[in-house]
Amino acid sequence: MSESRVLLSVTGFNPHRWQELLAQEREVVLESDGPNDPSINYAVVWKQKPNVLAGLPNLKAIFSIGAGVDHILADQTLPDVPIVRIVDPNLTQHMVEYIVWRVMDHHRQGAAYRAQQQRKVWHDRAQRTSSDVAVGIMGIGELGGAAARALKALGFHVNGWSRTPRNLDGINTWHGESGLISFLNATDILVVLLPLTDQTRGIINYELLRELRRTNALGGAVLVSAGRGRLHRDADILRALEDGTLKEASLDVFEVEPLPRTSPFWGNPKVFITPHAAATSDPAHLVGPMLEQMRGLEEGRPLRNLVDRTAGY
Ligand code: NDP
Ligand code: OXD
Repeated sequence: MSESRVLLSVTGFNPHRWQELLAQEREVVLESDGPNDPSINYAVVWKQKPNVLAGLPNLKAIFSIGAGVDHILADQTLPDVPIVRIVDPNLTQHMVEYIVWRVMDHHRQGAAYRAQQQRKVWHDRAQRTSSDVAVGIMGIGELGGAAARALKALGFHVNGWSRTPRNLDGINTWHGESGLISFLNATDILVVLLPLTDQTRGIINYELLRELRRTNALGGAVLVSAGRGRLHRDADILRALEDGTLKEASLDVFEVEPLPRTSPFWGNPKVFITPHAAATSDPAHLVGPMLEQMRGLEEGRPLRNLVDRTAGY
């Protein structure tokens, strides 16, 4: 057992399993002995409690229990130590499954068939082909890039948008503000896998959704969103569904989570809801690599999957 201790600070779920697995190699505490506790070398966090990381004199790295790190960077008292985020094949696979599931359901008219079943209607609807449909992915990083490749393999046209230029085989790519409108104008199903940063907050608004292609094989534009809820203006998405700017949406993330019971999204037949569950962080897959990185750092190897604090992700 190493001398150094790991501070595990999470809100919103029971960290028992994370604690149990981390404790195989490290002493784990849920609270430090105070702001100057010298025994804490690492923090493993999801929406850590305010101020818990400030001042810890021997903190070497912060590990995010998530691919996104907005929940960490929101802390105004965050110390200047490296932040490691999750990049993991199991998490990526879950996200790819979610995106393919939702795109295919919209493509194969799942909502219309579910409504027919309710009314016991036997009616086969006109079929379209994936090569007649363009899926545009906002955020073609680890998760978006993998989803893009899976959708391409299914025959869809795939477009991608990123902050910096990206080159993905068989994918049409645009980047930056200057590329956004052309990307949207060429897209029927918009998939959002962006991180939440100062640049992306509120980006999924009515004006943006108006730029999607509506005269298409699907009979309208579709939104699939699994990045972060505060990328959205939820009221704008509802307005777009109401006036036909959007035909349907699959939403995994919302401006306010858990989604309040009073939200009009719940009862909207054009909306498919999942509770921020597109790709859940599984400690059985993720604790091993975290412990390996702690060991590596102590043996002089560089940390991997580091967050660029200036970019915010
Ligand atoms: P990456 O950092 O690998 O990819 C992020 C992508 O977004 C990159 O392509 C990046 O561009 C692009 N991007 C960032 N800022 C901008 C911007 N201002 N304009 C245009 N493009 C931008 O992240 P991951 O793919 O690993 O994760 C993406 C997000 O998915 C996470 O941040 C998290 O919020 C969310 N997530 C949601 C889950 C869920 O269950 N709903 C589960 C896991 C993650 P560039 O390529 O130029 O860097
Ligand atoms: C993540 C998430 O960022 O689960 O990994 O939202």
